[in-house]
Amino acid sequence: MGRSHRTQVGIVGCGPAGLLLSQLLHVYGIESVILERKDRAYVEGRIRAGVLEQGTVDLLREAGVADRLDREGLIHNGFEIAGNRRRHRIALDELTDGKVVTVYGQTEVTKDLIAARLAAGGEIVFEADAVTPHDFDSAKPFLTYSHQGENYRLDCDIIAGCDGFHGICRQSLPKEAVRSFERAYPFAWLGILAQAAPAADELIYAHHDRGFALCSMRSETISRHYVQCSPDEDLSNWSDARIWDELRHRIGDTDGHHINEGPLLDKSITPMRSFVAEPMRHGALYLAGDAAHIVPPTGAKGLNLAMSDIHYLTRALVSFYKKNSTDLLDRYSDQALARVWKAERFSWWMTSLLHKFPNEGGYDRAFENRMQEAEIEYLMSSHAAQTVVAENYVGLPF
Ligand code: RFL
Ligand code: PHB
Repeated sequence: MGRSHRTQVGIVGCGPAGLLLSQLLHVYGIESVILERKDRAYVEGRIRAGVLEQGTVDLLREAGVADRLDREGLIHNGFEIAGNRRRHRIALDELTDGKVVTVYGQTEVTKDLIAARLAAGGEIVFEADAVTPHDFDSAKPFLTYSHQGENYRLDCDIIAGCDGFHGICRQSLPKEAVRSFERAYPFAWLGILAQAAPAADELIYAHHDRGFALCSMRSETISRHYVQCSPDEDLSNWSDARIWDELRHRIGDTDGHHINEGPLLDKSITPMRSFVAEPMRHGALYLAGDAAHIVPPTGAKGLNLAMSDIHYLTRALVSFYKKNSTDLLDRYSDQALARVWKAERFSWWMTSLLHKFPNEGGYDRAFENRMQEAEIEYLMSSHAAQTVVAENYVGLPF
């Protein structure tokens, strides 16, 4: 069987969910080992989310990894919605009793967490192949994997499946034990990272006849922008010049902002999907983050949801190890899913509000298009509607 070792919590996946769990458990004196399929450079280089809710920032502080975030994170008190040839600012702080969001890249969160785990002597096995969970319906679960040609067995009390949407943990469950809910959208996001000053001080979400666009940022000198494109789009059809041109039309037309151009550092296409797998616990195997649910990125909820799952799971594990109570572990799935579904609803709503839906199968969307315009008009003129958006955008309480 190869070599054996043992830990308390065996974590599959070194994304933000697995890393935060490992680091928080360390703070509370609980041991864990992370098994990750890719190498460290790959994990640290993946460009994804950029907006952190207050609850996420608080968790990173609790985990002792927020020094750089507190120095470099950009506090955003609001964002803009552009559409119907108008624009409107959603004043997050005024509408939510002072709550705000922080712009700080997922790449930076990941780097900070990996550095902290390694500095504290935490074990992360990068390039772990063929990771497989076993016997999680018993009190003696274990993981097997291979690493640099050797086979290993990791015994543990609990397995945390933090291995993302394509991970092995959810796929290892018996089909009849999982109920999945899914919605694919008829569009995708083409995202760029550019060496250029942001278009504005705050994010701009734009609804336009040519499709949705979003101007975001990573710092005062790095922009992150997205344009809606077709889900089967070939990147080679999108020259840099075409992307800048679309951004200028979709953002500039509606609100007159100037888009600063600069060399591209990254260009990629993200499909849009809503997905939830219920329940999030199967015996000793607990799913967290993208392994259990996906949201389209329009509300910036994916990373934040992964973090709130870890909040519930950490509380439950601390109560299990320190008070010998399984009560919170038993409630983990229900507690996490209650918040997951609310974030699913908000992400689905914001996606539906702002994207241009193609006429499919000869169906004329003229009525739906007017409904979309009416809803944007209503949002821009109603304090109550803006309060609902702000409350969800800054993040519902854990
Ligand atoms: P992650 O980050 O996907 O991490 C999972 C980790 O598990 C590893 N893994 C395995 N390890 C061992 N054995 C296996 N068999 C394994 N299979 C997988 C993977 O290599 C990886 O390291 O999940 P986590 O931790 O739950 O974190 C979730 C967030 O990463 C995710 O919600 C967001 O990034 C979603 N998302 C975005 N969210 C936003 O809020 N705004 C965005 O702009 C945004 N852009 C994105 C995104 C997700 C993307 N994906 C998943 C394709 C852009 C992309 C491209
Ligand atoms: C990002 O900066 O990558 C970003 C910001 C807001 C979103 C999605 C992505 O809704």
